[in-house]
Amino acid sequence: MIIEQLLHYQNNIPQLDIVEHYQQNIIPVLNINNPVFSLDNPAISKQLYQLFFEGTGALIIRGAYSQPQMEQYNKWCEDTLELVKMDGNIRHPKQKDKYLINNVIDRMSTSNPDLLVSLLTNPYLTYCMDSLLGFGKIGSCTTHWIEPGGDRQSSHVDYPIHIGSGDFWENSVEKAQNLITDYQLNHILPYYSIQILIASDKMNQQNGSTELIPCSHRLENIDYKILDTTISNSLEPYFINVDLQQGDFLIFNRRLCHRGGKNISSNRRNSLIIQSIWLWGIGQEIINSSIIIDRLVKTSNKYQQLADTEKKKFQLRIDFPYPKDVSKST
Ligand SMILES: O=C(O)CCC(=O)C(=O)O
Repeated sequence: MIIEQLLHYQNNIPQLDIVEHYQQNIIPVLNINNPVFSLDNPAISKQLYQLFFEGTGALIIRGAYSQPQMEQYNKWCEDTLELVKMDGNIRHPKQKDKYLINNVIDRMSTSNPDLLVSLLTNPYLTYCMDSLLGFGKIGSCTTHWIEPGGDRQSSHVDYPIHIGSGDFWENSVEKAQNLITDYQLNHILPYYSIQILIASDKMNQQNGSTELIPCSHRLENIDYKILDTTISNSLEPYFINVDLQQGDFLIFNRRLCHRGGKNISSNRRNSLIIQSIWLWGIGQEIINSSIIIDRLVKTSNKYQQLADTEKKKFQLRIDFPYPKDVSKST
């Protein structure tokens, strides 16, 4: 039944003119050099939304970051990795051959603040985040570096209903069922956050690009079903690898079944993964926004050059308007 439903969705994805082509006939690729993908056209935002939520659950934005930017990021990762290799959380808990550089915003705001500002204010990135979430805040920002020969990760969906990996859930579907209504699970939480993988290295099936099941974010109760071995085995043939050039980014629904791929090449596969959440959501990681902003104000030319409205937006992406401290009377 679940496979029939999946195939029904996969056979009926929206065909829209902002799409340059559909990778493997199903994943929309939007090219920043194609005049139809113009951020000045108000119809684009709606089309992105439709393609993403009512379609495949994943999009590729081709050419959003330049090669020099990606090389600069890779160099930052190489240097930083040497410094943090002894960190307790340097290895991905669910993909042992993957290095994680956690806390990228904090670390990069110290060691290369201009790079941080240019990565996070990329107009294509913020446009997509805001089109899909209303306003996209940053919930986490992490380097994902799969070593040569590294094995794939197990299939999963992401925060906040990451029952198989989040300590809070104690690996218990029952706990989740007691805390979330079916309506929230199927109709609200698919819109809560998105994952964005920036390909700082070109990636494909050879070096372990992201593997995903197009349209799986639309399957009822998939957050729970993915933990059932019979169901996850039946979904296995429907995984496909994305094919990203250096500087592309992939956006996928947090509820899409996916995993980091198997790197059968002799080179690393590096990337930056950003989780973006809507304005009223809680992000996955603590980001000390006032310290970060203070640092950027003092040390980043790029930050200083932003218009005031852009600075405010940047601040809101890492800060929270609520809860307020009402303990002191005025
Ligand atoms: O590295 C990737 O391609 C995906 C990573 C991922 O899904 C995860 O770490 O949860």
